[in-house]
Amino acid sequence: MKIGIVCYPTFGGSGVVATELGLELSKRGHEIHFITYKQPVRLELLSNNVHFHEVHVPEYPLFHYQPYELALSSKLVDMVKLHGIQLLHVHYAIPHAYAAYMAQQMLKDEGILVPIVTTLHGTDITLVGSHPFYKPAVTFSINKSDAVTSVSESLKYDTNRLFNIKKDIYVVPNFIDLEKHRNNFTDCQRGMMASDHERIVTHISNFRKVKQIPDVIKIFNNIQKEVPAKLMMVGEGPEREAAENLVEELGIEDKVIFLGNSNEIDRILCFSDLFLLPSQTESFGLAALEAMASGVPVISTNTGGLPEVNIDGFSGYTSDVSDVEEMSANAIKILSDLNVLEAFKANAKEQSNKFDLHNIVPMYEAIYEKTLNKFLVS
Ligand code: GMT
Repeated sequence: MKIGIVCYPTFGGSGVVATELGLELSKRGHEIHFITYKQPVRLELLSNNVHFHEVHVPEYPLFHYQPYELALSSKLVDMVKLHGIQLLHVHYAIPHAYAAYMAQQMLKDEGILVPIVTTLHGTDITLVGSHPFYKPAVTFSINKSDAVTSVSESLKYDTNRLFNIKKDIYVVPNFIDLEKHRNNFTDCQRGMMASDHERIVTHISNFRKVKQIPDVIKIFNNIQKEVPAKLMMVGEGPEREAAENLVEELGIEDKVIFLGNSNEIDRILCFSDLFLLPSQTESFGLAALEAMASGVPVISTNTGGLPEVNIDGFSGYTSDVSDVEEMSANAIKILSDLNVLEAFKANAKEQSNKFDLHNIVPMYEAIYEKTLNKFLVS
């Protein structure tokens, strides 16, 4: 099948899922066309089956805001016609589902029929999409998609709660390439980050408010009082500066390393002992799944889709949002006893097996087939 994938090309989870999905689909014989404003960060290899088409938005001084949706929908029309794309899979409702619908209508006018599959990732629903400014357009584009998927049961529930949705939503969980996360390193150079007796605690995110970055620091501060440890802070975002200030205030600068955005997530997870994700909301928590696949237990909140990923008392622990004391106590419980730590590491790996891409990607293929067949006969 020839599939056009629209996504954000950045380090965010939705872009990562879209890219990994496209790459796996290409290995399964599909022809994949990524259509977005920059080459997606995890899209290193282009091949016969993987193409990237950049959306340009020409700067024009008359426009206070440059019209990305317009440029994207025009590009979609051109690429569908040029490459015979049979289906568009858009990740993140805003503005991708909206732009895809416009492209679909333009193509229909020329007698070309292309169905749209929209995958909801979380913030497009729970944070941004439900804002009154966007809600009518988001509701419209979800209802006009030919198939809608969400990355967790929790997100499906939230979507139906927040919007007047007239479509069935398929739950297709995020997935992981287990091979990539396992045994890739003979030596991940742990010694460069911490000494042998120290535990390594890691947090990876885009450092937005929703990630509760101060809680990460406070939990780590409690941990290091009981267990010798280092904290790896991976990512960039608006909360980074405040985080650095808090670290300084607490006097733990020598124990916290800010690594910025990294293309070496696998290596960082390879030397990590514990992953912290105390988010205020999280539709899934792909970063937690990546950690678990590398055998790193997770201390997270129990919000949104997180309990579908991180099983309390097995792959880690889940607590109420902002319950720093409980999250700290659970982290210390795991880190202070080597046998407990090893058991949680093994459990984390076992839990991540449920999200093996070989089980999940066929779910998308089945949705594509069903949508295409239904669309073409209707
Ligand atoms: O978490 C973010 O801020 C990034 C955001 C995104 O759109 O990339 O992540 C969302 O989608 C990911 C992939 O499906 C999920 O794993 C994240 O949980 C979800 N983030 C939130 O719901 C806050």
